[in-house]
Amino acid sequence: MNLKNKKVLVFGTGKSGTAAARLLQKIGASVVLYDENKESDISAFKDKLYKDETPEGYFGEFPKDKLDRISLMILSPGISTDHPFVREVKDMNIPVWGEIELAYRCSKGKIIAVTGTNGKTTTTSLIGEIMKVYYKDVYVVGNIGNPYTDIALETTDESVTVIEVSSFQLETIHEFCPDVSVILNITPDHLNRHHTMENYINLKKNITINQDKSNLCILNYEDAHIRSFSDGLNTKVMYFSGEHVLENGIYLDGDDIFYRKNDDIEHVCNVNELRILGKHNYENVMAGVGAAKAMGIPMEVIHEAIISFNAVEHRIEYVDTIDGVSYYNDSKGTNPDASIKAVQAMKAPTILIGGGYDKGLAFDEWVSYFHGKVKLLVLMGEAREKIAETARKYGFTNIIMVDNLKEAVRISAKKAVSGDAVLLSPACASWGMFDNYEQRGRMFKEYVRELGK
Ligand code: UMA
Repeated sequence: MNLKNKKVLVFGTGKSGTAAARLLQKIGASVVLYDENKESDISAFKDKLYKDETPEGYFGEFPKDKLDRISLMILSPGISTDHPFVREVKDMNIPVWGEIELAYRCSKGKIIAVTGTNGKTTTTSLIGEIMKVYYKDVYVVGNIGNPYTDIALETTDESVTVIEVSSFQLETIHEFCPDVSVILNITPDHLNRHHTMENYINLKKNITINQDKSNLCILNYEDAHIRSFSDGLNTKVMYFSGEHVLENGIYLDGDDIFYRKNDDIEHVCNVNELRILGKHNYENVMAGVGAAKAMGIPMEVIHEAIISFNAVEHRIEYVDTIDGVSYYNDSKGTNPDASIKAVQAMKAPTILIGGGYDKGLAFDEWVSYFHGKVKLLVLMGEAREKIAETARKYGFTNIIMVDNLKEAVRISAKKAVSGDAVLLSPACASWGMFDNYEQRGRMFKEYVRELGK
């Protein structure tokens, strides 16, 4: 679709919407902005858009009589395709594209797209790091926080774009076709938006919908949902597995990762060489190795890149070792499920700092993972009593209550002996004590650094 001089409605004026509007202006389309937030107004976009001209903008209600001049709508990922206004637009046969589709139509080069319920950001970043060692022109974009539309027009035939794609974004693709797609895992999430697990699984599968045998899809062999649809895909498939030795694909055998193509077996790495911890991260690495091999990168280059890859900030992020005690920031562990992964990843006796805003979740399962790992629990925030009660119910009584994170770090340092780990993985949201989990993680790192002074 040639968009020059066409009126394009951009619904949602967050990060995706403003980046999409900028791209549209650059290619000569006439942008109409719409956001349901009544508090916003067009003057807020003056500096964010490409040209000096102020685009048309509507905030709160969209005047319906303006719809008949619209050729295309670009929908932000946070807005459901079930939204009544979106349905109305579709009923008028106005095409609805996501920001990913728009960017795709304007971009060149190779594309690697990563989706899954968990691990998307880590895997996308890791693949980006491997690509950067080997290729000159690499972009890392998408749900990770940098809209794809921001860089689409800069890409050339030589570019490699690595995109983190969410299920929201996969609702509004049409021709989007990555050269390599990755589906890491599928567990229940966002069901308030997608209604059923079946819809959610089909959306994840959508990442492969335009792929053919010249493309590749990398899949987790151990995920039952993924395995159930993998036979019917139109594209080539490569599996990775944390449980089984595969005849073709990437697998974990003991502490070693291998890449195998029939009788050809290459040693990728020993997991103890990696800076990212936990089996879930080994799966992310295996998926990344698959993508890198598919892009023709030699194993020595892949090895170097994966062993120097550091955890994404706030996800079991290594902070420092002080007096023989290693400190890890897992502030992104905002629910018991996420925190379990961090606890499982710890190899040393661990002092766990937990607690925060009580989201009404049960902590029983979290506590059941303490056995043999957690030696002391340091609790803060609104949820601390509830967590302590749950821990005691299961016989875990080595608990210290504190009033804030600074005190938690100081007490943990005092109680730790050389060889221990101190892990902030609160299993709770940060609200009430911090603005967000990022601030909580940054404060933790600051307090740890103060210990070393
Ligand atoms: N809005 C409406 N009506 C609605 C909903 C929203 O008008 O019914 C307006 C809001 O007033 C606001 C704008 O839409 O002005 C927000 O749009 P958005 O929610 O799509 O947010 P963006 O700022 O464009 O950020 C999006 C992704 N957000 C979501 O998918 C919710 C970001 O992922 C992504 O980083 C960014 O695009 C760049 O690509 C965030 C996210 O939470 C991190 N993703 C989910 C996740 O990871 O679980 C999927």
